[in-house]
Amino acid sequence: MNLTETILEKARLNLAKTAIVFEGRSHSYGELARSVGQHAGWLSRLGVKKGDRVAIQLPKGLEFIHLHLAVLALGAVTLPLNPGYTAAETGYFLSDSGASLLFTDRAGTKRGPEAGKIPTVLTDDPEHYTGPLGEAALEEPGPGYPTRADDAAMICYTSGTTGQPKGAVITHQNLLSNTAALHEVWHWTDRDVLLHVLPLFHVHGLCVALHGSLCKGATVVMLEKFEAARVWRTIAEGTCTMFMGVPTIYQRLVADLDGRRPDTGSMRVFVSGSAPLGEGLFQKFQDLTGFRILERYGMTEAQMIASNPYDPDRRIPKSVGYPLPGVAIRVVADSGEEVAAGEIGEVWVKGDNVFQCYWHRPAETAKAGPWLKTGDLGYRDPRDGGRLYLVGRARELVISGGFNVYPKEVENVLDNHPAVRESAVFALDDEDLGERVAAAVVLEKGKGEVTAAELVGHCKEHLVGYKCPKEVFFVAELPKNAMGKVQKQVLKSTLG
Ligand code: MLC
Ligand code: AMP
Repeated sequence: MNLTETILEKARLNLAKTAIVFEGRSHSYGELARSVGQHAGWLSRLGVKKGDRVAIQLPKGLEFIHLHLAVLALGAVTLPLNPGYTAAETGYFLSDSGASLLFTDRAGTKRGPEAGKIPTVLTDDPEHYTGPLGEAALEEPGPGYPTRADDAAMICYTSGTTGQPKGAVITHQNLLSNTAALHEVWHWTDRDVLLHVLPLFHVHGLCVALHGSLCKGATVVMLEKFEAARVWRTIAEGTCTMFMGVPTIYQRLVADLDGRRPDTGSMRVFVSGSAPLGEGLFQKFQDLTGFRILERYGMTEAQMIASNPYDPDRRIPKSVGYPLPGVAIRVVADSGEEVAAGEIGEVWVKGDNVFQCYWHRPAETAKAGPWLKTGDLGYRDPRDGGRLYLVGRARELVISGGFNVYPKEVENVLDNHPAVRESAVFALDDEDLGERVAAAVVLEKGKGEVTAAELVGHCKEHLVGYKCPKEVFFVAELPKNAMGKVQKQVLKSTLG
């Protein structure tokens, strides 16, 4: 089964029903189906066929959604890209994935010539983007429909210890099995109205929130950008039933209330994920709203892995709950053996949710499987049915406001600056972002002066904003152990 086909099936049941309200503009399931069909017909005439990678680097909006679902309808593969990526980042993703077509906008072309190396369509340029208008819709999907469940639907890039992002190939089966599990566990129905404030270029906003809603025939109220006061105002209008955010979003929602109690009369559930939700924040949110946030755990390579139970009394702060239906979890020691119940080890995952491979990287794929090694450290509580708690990460990773930053990628950029001899990038605790990116830098003697602001500016030329250090510390040398490895814990405790 194809994800788009599943959504179109829901659409046919009630064409007049509202699928998406984007910034106040209502879009019915009938309109969604027609637009997706028109876009699919057009893409097909542009030569897109099964297996082709199509990059979508657009602001959040209906255009993104129509293109994405149309790409999937043809059995082609969406490569969702953050519009904030620099030319170098974008160029890497396009060439590594072998994308044959890029959808971006005029603002995107400012990223420079990299993007122009492959055929590019500017969606806000009427000369480029006349395509889908008036186009006959793709024929109704029938038995000859080109996609199988185990065909690739998306390639999502995630970084790694080398600082070289890898494309995780996600299949239709991964997406569909995961949304079905979430529907069951979160009691999601077609009467739900989800308030959507997350970006569409990551698994959280695209697969969990958007696919989750559309595959159920439910409604999405979409804001282009998160803004705390607008969220509370929209919720007070009394139609939304569900909300999804990362902890930074909950932190800002609580701060915005300033002790006030919001009107949440229509709400059913608030879900958090992508980064650890602190117990204090869980408690503050409950005190102000009466809602116990439902925390779940996921990863690009595995979609959603575990969730707290729906029953509010069984939602426990700092726990990510139990494996979703169809997902198996093991907690494993360095030896590769499963640890005893209650002991800490690395979380390994298996199930229909787990991705197919890293795009053209068989060695990395083999290393990651057959159980997916998440790099997250946790334990299962034997007294509570094996409830999962995450306690840290085995790999170096900063999670800043729900976005992952791999220190090596930032260090590579800093080390390229002529005044820098070496650098170490690490996480500092941050009330708003959970963790913020910090850098310790040793300067090259005799290569001139450089300020922290200049180094951050250098990073911004090469990296999207959230990866750039919020703080730069100049140090005489980096603390290293006997093996020459930088001791980032020492940096954190001495500089933080
Ligand atoms: C924005 N900025 C950040 C940042 N977000 N810096 C560090 N960390 C972040 N998370 C910077 C920008 O670069 C910019 O810097 C400045 O802040 C203002 O940008 P903005 O776009 O106005 O930011 P804001 O609206 O404040 O964004 C905050 C946020 C956003 C929390 C709404 O970060 C966000 O949407 N986070 C969600 C991420 C997410 O969806 N993760 C899911 C991954 S999937 P400057 O210097 O240019 O001004 C996954 C799997 C799973 O993890 O389990 O879900
Ligand atoms: P990504 O690779 O961007 O998909 O991010 C996945 C990572 O986010 C996981 O490996 C975890 O480290 C982290 N993560 C996701 N959800 C949670 C959560 N609820 N609590 C703690 N960490 C989380």
